[in-house]
Formats: sequence, C-alpha cells, structure tokens
Amino acid sequence: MGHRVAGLLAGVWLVLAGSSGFAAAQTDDVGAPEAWIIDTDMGQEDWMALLYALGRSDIDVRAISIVGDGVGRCPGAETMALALVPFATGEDGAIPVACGASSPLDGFHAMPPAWRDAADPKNFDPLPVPSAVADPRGGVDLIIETVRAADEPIGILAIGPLTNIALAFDKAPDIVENVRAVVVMGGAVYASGNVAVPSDDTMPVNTVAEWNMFLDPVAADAVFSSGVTIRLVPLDATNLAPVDGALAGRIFDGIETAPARWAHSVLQGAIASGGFYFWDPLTASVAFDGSVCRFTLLPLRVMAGTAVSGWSYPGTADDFPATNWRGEPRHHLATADAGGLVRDMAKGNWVIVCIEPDVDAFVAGFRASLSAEP
Ligand SMILES: [Ca+2]
Repeated sequence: MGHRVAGLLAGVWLVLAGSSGFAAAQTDDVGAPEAWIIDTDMGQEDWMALLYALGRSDIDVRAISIVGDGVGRCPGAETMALALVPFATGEDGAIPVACGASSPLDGFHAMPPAWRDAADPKNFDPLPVPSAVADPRGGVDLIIETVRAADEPIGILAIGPLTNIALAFDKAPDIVENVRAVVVMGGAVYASGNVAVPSDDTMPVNTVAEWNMFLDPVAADAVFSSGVTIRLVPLDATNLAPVDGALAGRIFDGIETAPARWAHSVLQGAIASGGFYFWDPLTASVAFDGSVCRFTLLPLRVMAGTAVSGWSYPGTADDFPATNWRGEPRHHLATADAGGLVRDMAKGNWVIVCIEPDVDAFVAGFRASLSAEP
C-alpha cells in the first residue's frame, strides 16, 4: 500500500472520527467555522444546497463560483446566487460570486436546452433583487485567489461539471495542496447512469454516466488525476434521496422561515414531475457532516476518450468554441461511455466514495439549517 493510499485511509478514519465531533461542534460552538468554496451549476438542487450551506453557522462559505456548462446560464445564475446570499444570510454581497467557464474543456456535450430553459430562475418565486454584482475576477480566478488566501486548507463543494476546478488547477497547480478536499456530486459507481432518456430519441445512448461527469468528462478526469483528495457522492448515494412528497415533507413541514417556504415552493414542480433527487443538498450534507455517510475507498478512472464523430444535442454544436482548452480543434468524445467511472487498480485514482448515506441524518441537518433565521 502506497503512502497515498495510507493517507487516504487516514482521511477516511478522520472523516468518520470527525463525525462524532460534529454534534459537539454544533451544540457547543467549538472552533472556527469550516471554510468552503462552492462551485455550482445553479440548478434547483444547487439553490437548495446553497441555502443549506449558508444557513449553517459552522460553515464559512468564502466564494461561490458558477460553472455555466451545466444547468444554469451564467448571467441568470449569477443573479440568482447573488440573491440567495442575502436571502439566507441577511447580508447583501457577503460572499463573492462569479461565473467561470460556460463550455466544457473539450467535446460537444450539453444539457437539453429545454431543460435549461425550464430551470431558469424567472420560472420560480422571485427573490428580492440584490444590489451586489458579480466579482470581476471571474469564477476560475475567484477559486484560485480564494484558495491562496485561505490560511488553512479549504474545502471545495463541487455540485456541477468540474470545468472551473480543472481550469483553476491547470492555471495554478500550487493551489492543490491548500485544498482540503473536493467533494463532488457526480458519477455512478455500481448504479446506472442518468444521461440516457429512453423517451427522447435525441439523447445519446450512454447508460454509465451521471450528468455532471458526462457534460465535461475531460475536466472530471483532470480533477481526479490532480492528486487532490476527492470525496465522491455518486448516484448510488443520491438515488436514496428522491425529491418526492414524502421526503420533502420530512424536510420542510413545520418550518416557517422564509428560506424553507421558498425552497419548498421551488421544488413543487420537481415533486410533481418525479425523476429529481436531492443530488446537491445531500452532497453538501456529506461534505459538512462525516456522519451522513459510510465511505468506501475505490480506484476510479473517468472515461474521457475522444472519437472521430460523436453526439451533440441537436442544434447546439455551433454554441461551442471552435477550440478546446489546449487550443486544438475541439474533439468529439466517445459519447457511449464518456463520463463513466471505471474501477481500475492500475490507472485509477483513489477516491473516497459515499455509497450508502444516512438519509435520516441528511434530513435532520437540512431541517436544522433551514430552521435558522437569516
Ligand atoms: Ca448541480
């Protein structure tokens, strides 16, 4: 067993040991709040995760970087994040917000435009208009400078495609050692992927990938290979937390704070349609409370191969820059397995994986955060 594996095992032990200390930290208010950056693609579940993080007095969100190649489009997503900060904290402009990348490092993968349109903040109960504006540094430099400014290693909660984080690590490799862990919502380990939509014949056949990984597999591969400690919350875990009436009721019933009422109203469409999960708030919960999950150490490699031809959502190919992140003509990706995770002892990277979350603990933590008055 190499040093790296031993170190990760020690990390797993610390995560588990730290879980019993978490309750004490909440009740006794011992120690400084934990510093985090949240990198998000600003879908509905991302908004929930932000409210969850911002509502916790033991979590210090230092920056919100937005990745614009997932659900949200940069301008609307920035405004939404800027509005959520005062809504949850009472302080307009308390946390810098900036969008970074709006296309993947390589390939032509994108979400169906209709899904992105449906997730536009204008379709939901509006929040008060913020006076703060986006940070002029942009999302990638915001990550780099926030990590460099942290006096102790800082965590990154990554709840969208990993494009911004890959770009930050590529531009400033020195920051990796000051990142405590990147906690990633993404991938499917034993579970099936969620990209294939049998009823939509414009979708590719890919049964192995989860959307965040599928949208930018090259970025995911780069972050997995960077040497940073990764804690992964894959579909195996999030499948246990569906956005349905029963679980939403357990989270929101009886809480009358403005964030709880707004969050519950935002989720009504998802509850009615089905097929949504608490992907991002569950990942936040796993990030902040080690007790929410039992972790497994696995050697994982992200499939990110190129192909002569490949899929892009019909009508979107012209939306991509002509060149990839290396300045080469943009490649097609091997769509059928792009973003899939392979367990590979030889070439995999050791990742701390949450397979089996404690949904009751997630519910309790989410409720506690939403119950706090801004
Ligand atoms: Ca997300």
